[in-house]
Amino acid sequence: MASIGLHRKKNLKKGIQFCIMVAGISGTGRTTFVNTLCGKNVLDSAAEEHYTEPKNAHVDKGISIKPVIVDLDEDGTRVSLTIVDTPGFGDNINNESNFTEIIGYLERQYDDILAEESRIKRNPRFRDNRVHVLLYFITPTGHGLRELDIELMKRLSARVNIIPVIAKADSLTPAELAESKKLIMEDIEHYKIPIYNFPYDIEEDDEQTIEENAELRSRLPFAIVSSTEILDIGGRQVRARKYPWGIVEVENPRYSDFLLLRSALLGSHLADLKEITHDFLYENYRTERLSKGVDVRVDSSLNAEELANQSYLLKEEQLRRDEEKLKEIELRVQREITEKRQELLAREYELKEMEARFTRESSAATASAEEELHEEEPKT
Ligand SMILES: Nc1nc2c(ncn2[C@@H]2O[C@H](COP(=O)(O)OP(=O)(O)OP(=O)(O)O)[C@@H](O)[C@H]2O)c(=O)[nH]1
Ligand SMILES: [Mg+2]
Repeated sequence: MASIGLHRKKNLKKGIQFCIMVAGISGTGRTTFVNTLCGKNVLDSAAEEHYTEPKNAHVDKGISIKPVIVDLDEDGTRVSLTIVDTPGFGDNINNESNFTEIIGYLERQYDDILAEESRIKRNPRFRDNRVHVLLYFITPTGHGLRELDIELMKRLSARVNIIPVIAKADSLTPAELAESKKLIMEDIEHYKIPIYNFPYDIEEDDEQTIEENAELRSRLPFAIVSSTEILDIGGRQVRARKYPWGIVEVENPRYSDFLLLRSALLGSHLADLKEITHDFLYENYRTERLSKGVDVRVDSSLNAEELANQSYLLKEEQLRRDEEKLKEIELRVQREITEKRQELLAREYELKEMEARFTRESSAATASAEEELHEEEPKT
């Protein structure tokens, strides 16, 4: 069929869409990581961009959230990747506005989808910019989490999948890194931070998935080493960091989880992250939004079409609730029917038992009557 072929061609041309947000205080290596991940300079490492004159250091500048789109070729599949950097996060004395800004950005992408979904005429050029995963860069202190880390992850986890990473992991010794990973995971558990922990279901998932996810989970938070330099090591071109005492290879699994994270993000877990974003995080947001009343966003600037959309949304929500109620009733009726059927079967069984007993008793009675009759017969 021509139309389906065309649709597929379009999808191939557009590629798979995926969106990663990177957050962490300045200098944790977000820019270098993104450029390493994409294999090209996607972000500028212009530190001066948010350099502040010492005399103005007390002025909170807020953060500038900047999405950048880059096309990657992952084993023949085109991935249209959106990278959202959050420069300036954690630089202020009071970081409250930073949280609000990031949450605001995440929610705006959900609002856009909500509006697009309810549009009568869809915009063919609409781009879904929902963030599928937030990589949170933890400073390599060798200790557990700091208050800022806990607060950011806790507050943002309702809106986005969070994967914590230890930035610049090459600055810790292997023992320090292992200890730090342990302390961070203990904190995450203690503060009940719902990070994306490669979820699996022992009863439902296949063995391979369980094994893979358990392995990835055990490596959390991922140790990240990034570099923009490509070095020649024995004829091999490798991305590495060169120090006077030696070379740190970005992809060496002995001390870096970079490859593991990359293949999970852009390969094995891309679909799962997108699914959770759509089915769970967005759905929750949507329900919250609609149950609060769609008029949250009603303002005087709404035109007729938008107003129509909003009332359409309300009706849709009402329909959904009615449907749920109907389903409940259906289930209850079904349960009652099953109960009645079982009762009936029990009665039937009792009846049959009675019948059998009656037959047995009556045939026994006939037999004994006949016997008596024989005994009474005069012998000839
Ligand atoms: N040791 C080490 N240094 C790194 C690593 N990644 C980046 N760096 C260095 O850390 C410094 C800051 O890196 P950036 O990538 O600019 O960090 P950023 O988080 O983007 O910083 P801002 O954009 O200024 O907030 C640079 O000097 C990098 O070379 C790493 O994995 N290990
Ligand atoms: Mg940067």
